[in-house]
Amino acid sequence: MKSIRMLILLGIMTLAMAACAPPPPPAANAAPAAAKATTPPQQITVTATEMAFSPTTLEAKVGQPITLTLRNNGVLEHNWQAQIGNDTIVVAVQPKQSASRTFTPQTAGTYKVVCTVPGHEQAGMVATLVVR
Ligand SMILES: [Cu+2]
Repeated sequence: MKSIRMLILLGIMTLAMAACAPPPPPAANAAPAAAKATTPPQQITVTATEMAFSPTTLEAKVGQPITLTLRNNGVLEHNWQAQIGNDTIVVAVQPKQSASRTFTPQTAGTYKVVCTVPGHEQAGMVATLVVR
């Protein structure tokens, strides 16, 4: 008789402990999706030919990433190079190819863009990048 009373007591204690147990954690997928903190890059396409860039003036914003795609429609190798503060941005492409580079200008200003292949800047491969 004593052991039955003991069992009942144990049962009550187990129930009491279960009642005091902390609630189950919320489902992992219940949290709202975090908003994307980064803005998508601005897409800029520049065409290179002998001996010019098109367009010759590009506009960008401080802190806004840019994906610059250089499409070479010429028959010679070309590149697009800008010095922005301490950063040298270079996109080089072989004839009939395209290449991209993503960068984020950090300093406002008007920057000269050139093709550094010898003779090309002098022949007219110059452009301007305006960062506001
Ligand atoms: Cu060139």
